[in-house]
Amino acid sequence: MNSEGIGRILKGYSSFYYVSDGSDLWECRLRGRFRKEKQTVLAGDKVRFTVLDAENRKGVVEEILPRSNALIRPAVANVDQALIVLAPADPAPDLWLLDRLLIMIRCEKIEPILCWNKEDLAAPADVELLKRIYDSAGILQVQTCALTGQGVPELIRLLKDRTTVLAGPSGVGKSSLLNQIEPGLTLKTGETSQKLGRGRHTTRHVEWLPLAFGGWVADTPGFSQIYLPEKVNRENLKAHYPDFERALFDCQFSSCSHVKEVQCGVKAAVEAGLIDEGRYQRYVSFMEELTQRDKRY
Ligand SMILES: Nc1nc2c(ncn2[C@@H]2O[C@H](COP(=O)(O)OP(=O)(O)OP(=O)(O)O)[C@@H](O)[C@H]2O)c(=O)[nH]1
Ligand SMILES: [Mg+2]
Ligand SMILES: [Zn+2]
Repeated sequence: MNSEGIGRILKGYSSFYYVSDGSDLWECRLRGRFRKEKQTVLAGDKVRFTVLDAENRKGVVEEILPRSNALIRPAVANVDQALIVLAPADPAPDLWLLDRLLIMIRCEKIEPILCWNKEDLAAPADVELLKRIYDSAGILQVQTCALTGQGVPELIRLLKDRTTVLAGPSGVGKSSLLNQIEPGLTLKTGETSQKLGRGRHTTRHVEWLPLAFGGWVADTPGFSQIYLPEKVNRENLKAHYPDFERALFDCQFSSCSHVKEVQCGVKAAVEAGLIDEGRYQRYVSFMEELTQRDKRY
């Protein structure tokens, strides 16, 4: 009888999956039924595998063990926290993408941390403005520069002994930051395109990497678009806005959607400048998007 192992998928590459059992790395294929059953397999998945060739560390994945959580973009499973990396400039921050990401991450009960990298490229006042908005949204934030290493000790403290996925657009410096955090990594990094004002998708695959000081981190390809998660609807979207909470007492109805109601504390707080107007406008637009989406079912 073939022996078995339990491990974690660190990366998938063409039809191979690389599974770490804590000491060795196994090159595994998937049982054919995964394709037949259209079951997705994610980097970070815990799996049971059969050993085919012990000497050359080859095996076959038999089963995906239950996930604590999973994200579609970046495509990973079983994470403690997500480090969202954005730059205040080059590329300019896309707050629509950021708000979508925060909703998606919180939906999966993953803790978000927001990292403003490339702080050398922006006036400190601009970064402060952005930070203030997301402070009121209850997000832990850090500022870094991957060129000088500024802010990196704080990042190391946040990553130590945890399982962290990096997420964000292409060109913000995700791989550059990891090279600073763990100099042995030598991950490939790329210029942003001057003409398009965005990154060039240098990182192509999700890969889990061990940190020498303890913990795991996944470098991931940048992306510029995500859908709102299936779990979110017109009733529960507002639960992802802690910045609205202090204004709720002034809504006439506890079921207030903060869109069309006349006596709404959130709308009043936006008008009074107590809630960021951009955050609110994006919320209204997401509500509209959810109406359209749910009409289709
Ligand atoms: N000025 C400045 N440039 C930086 C900083 N961090 C990274 N860069 C540069 O930004 C460019 C993109 O960095 P990457 O690390 O490849 O970005 P990425 O987020 O991994 O991009 P993808 O892999 O495409 O998703 C490179 O030219 C880096 O040298 C920073 O803090 N300041
Ligand atoms: Mg990269
Ligand atoms: Zn309201």
